Amino acid sequence: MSQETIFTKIINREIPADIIYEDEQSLAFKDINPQAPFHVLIIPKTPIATINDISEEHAPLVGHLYVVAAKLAKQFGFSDDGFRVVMNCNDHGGQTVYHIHLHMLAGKEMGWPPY
Ligand code: IU
Repeated sequence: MSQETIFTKIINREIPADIIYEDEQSLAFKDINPQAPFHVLIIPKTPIATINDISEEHAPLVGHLYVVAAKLAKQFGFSDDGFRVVMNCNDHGGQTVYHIHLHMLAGKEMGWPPY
């Protein structure tokens, strides 16, 4: 089964997105339906469908997504106030795009629990 989703098209610049960060392994762009003043998706360039598909070999890549979150927090001034990162998995997690992505939400105080 092809793992190509709309996010692969964003990586390949086949459809537009507001890309705010890119390196060899990852890309970050603004969510089209923001749930916070700052809401970006941090994605690996290698498509992995869900958290269930992550294996040990992916550990550095998945860890890298958090390194990018820390960099963006510093760059945009959210490190001290704080922010939230979340990755949804399958239906009960609320996943709609099957290419793993770290949601980074910032710019307001978040509620808990998240439902
Ligand atoms: P989810 O965790 O799989 O539900 O998150 C998918 C997110 O991708 C969701 O917040 C959408 O608003 C967002 N998104 C996007 O930013 N650009 C797109 O072209 C599509 C979805 I499709």
